[in-house]
Amino acid sequence: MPIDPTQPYDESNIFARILRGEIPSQRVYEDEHALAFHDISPLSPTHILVIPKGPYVSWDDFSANASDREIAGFIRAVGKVARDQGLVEQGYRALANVGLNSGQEVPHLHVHIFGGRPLGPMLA
Ligand code: IU
Repeated sequence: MPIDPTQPYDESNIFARILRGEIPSQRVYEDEHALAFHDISPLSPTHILVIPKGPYVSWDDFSANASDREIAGFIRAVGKVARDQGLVEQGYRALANVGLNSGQEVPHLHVHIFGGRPLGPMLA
């Protein structure tokens, strides 16, 4: 079920629980601002999710309400993860679903990093 992007942040969402270490994940990177882990149902040879540590429902919430420091730290982390995974030379896609029309399922901002094969045209 896609989430309602206008809902308040739900501390019990699955990515909040991953951040708190209550649920295991295959972590590939962590710093002050972000955690990155392998998507449980990968859609490409490399499919990693990068999430901010703060309680933001979506890209909309994050871009409107996070501090400049959080935003800069998170964006740097997304780029670093892709670089560390060796994706830059072949190219990759970074994507965030936001709300109902996108089918966003987890109400904690996550940027998907897809890579490892030709990704084809954008479908939207
Ligand atoms: P979406 O942008 O909200 O549609 O993406 C949610 C992603 O979270 C999706 O690719 C799931 O496979 C992934 N995921 C996960 O990695 N671990 C989980 O426990 C759950 C979803 I639930």
